Amino acid sequence: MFVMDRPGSANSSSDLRGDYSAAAADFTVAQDWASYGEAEHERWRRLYARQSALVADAAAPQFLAGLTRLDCSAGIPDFAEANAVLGTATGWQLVAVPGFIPEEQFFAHLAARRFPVTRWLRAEHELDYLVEPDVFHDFFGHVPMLLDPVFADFMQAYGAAGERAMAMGALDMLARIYWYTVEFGLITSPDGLKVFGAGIVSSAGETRYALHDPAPLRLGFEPLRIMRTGYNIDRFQSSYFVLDSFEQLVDGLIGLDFGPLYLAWRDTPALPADQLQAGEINLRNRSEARP
Ligand code: HBI
Ligand code: FE
Repeated sequence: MFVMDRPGSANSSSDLRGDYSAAAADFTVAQDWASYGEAEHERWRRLYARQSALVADAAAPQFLAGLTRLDCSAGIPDFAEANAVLGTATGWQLVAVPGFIPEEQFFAHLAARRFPVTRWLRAEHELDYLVEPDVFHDFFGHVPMLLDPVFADFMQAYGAAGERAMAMGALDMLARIYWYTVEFGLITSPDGLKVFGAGIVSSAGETRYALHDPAPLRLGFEPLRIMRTGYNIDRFQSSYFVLDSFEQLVDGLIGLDFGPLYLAWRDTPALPADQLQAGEINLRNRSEARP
């Protein structure tokens, strides 16, 4: 969920809380599942119980189906067990990491259908909020959607797009796609607006806020608008983008030639996240009009 170079936050591995000393060149470590203590498993169970109850009618059916298949309510999951489920479903595999990893390696993992999952769990005093991704955010938030074949292909394509964005100095533009879909995406369903972004579904406060609060903008999915829009890293989002279907991620992005867009917009300041642009429709009222 996190961008490494941002003002006032961790921007080198020495500021990060994970143990990077045993990491391989691709930043993977052993999960060492046996080393988790009972207090950590118990904390996971509490986080799982609270969040699974909240997402039951808030999250997209694809997310809920994935969560059910992962069967991870009993304690911090063993990535090897999840990999058996993922391998059969979409060919994705989890690799354990100490925490944030550099963009280059992060993209390389995604392009190879490997998802980096932080191995440590948040402490007792930070159940509601933490700055870095932990195993609850990474696993509960991200892994269920990797069981959906369409989303799984999109994530790989996102990773494959990283090299060009970095080479063209347009990483910010590509990262906003990830932020506003993978982390904070909303989707319409026959049953009304739903959430699927990992940053939302792993947060009790934002799950309610993203769907129900009148304050944020809710805009239709439009790749260039997203690539141009700044975002909040330390509070709930001011804008959410709403997909009509997950196919839209693949259709709207895989066919898109990012190069000319990077050239045209990479040096332009980001649009503020809290401003409706001329001609745009805020979907809030429509979604809240539903029963
Ligand atoms: N590393 N572990 C981890 N998790 C992330 O979500 C992550 C990362 N490194 C880079 C990164 N995200 C983002 O900067 C990219 O999506 C652009
Ligand atoms: Fe994330």
